[in-house]
Amino acid sequence: LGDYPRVFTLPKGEAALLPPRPEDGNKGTFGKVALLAGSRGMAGACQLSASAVLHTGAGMVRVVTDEGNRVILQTALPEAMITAYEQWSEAFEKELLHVFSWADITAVGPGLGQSNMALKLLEMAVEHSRGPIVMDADALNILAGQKELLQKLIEMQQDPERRRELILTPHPGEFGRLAGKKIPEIQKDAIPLTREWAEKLQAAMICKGARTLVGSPDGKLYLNMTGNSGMATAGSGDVLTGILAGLLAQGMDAFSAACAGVYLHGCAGDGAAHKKSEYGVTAGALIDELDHLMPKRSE
Ligand code: NPW
Ligand code: AMP
Ligand code: MG
Repeated sequence: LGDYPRVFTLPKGEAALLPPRPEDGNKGTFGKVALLAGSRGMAGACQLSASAVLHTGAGMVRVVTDEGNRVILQTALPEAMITAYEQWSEAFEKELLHVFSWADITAVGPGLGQSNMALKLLEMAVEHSRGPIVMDADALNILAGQKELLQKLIEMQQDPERRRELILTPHPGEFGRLAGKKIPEIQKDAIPLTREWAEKLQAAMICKGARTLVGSPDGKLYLNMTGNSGMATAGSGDVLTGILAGLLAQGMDAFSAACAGVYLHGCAGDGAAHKKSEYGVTAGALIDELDHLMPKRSE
């Protein structure tokens, strides 16, 4: 993997690429995120993603999650708003439509599970959410198993009138399910497969791994050099999803947000491994490190 300069505080050049912070901005200016995440027993996934959204600078996050996660999420992250469900109902559908009309961007998938409820949430997000979408984890697993929904998304993205900014974040297991290939094939052909799926879905395609690749719809390819083995830890990808959603909410385009997001995520991992060790990095520590990375106000 080679060595590379470790960055624990963003240099001025990189910091200048972050979304601007207008002095008179309000929480609406910095963007509203709808995060569809966390089935029963996966409270951590939605908490980590939502926390990363806020620590990246977005103004507000509303988590749509299983009722069983309400108390833990509200306790661990009181800044997040919650729309909780037990089962599908007309009243919940109305509430969800309201969430989509409120949010500037939508992220879907971390810890979502693959139940019928999760499928309906993903279908609703594709159909009714406004603005850019990030799809991660179970959103990708559902797409892999629901060929009609995948086809509908491809057709939508191939139509310039209906296309939207989209980021997909598969790890090799999820990419393999989506592409119908085994994990070693994904690893061997990571470059052409990332290009192929970025074009097919007109998406910023993030092929995660020890060295993550990001493909753009028009064939650009970015290889990220930051990060370390400490990031191979539960919830690490859920944090990346939150970072990406936070950057999109502040107005970055999908490919820029994807490249900046994986870079920041890796820098946060390097900072955490520097302070602790590669053994001791946890997903929560990546979020703490984001605070150290982001440019500080000068005195
Ligand atoms: P192997 O066999 O381990 O080597 P899954 P998941 C492979 C949520 N989470 N390079 C891996 O390979 C997530 O958001 C909730 C190569 C295995 O075959 C999801 O919704 C948490 N192979 C859900 O759990 C914290 C790689 O992929 C397969 C690879 C399931 O997500 C944890 C495993 O993938 C978690 O984030 C790589 N770099 N990376 C919480 N606290 O609530 C992965 N693979 O079956 O999709 O399982 O990623 O754990
Ligand atoms: P997930 O499997 O969804 O939790 O995502 C894991 C995250 O950690 C991705 O962003 C990977 O790129 C990153 N990651 C996993 N293993 C390594 C590694 N050995 N070196 C650097 N980054 C890694
Ligand atoms: Mg993941």
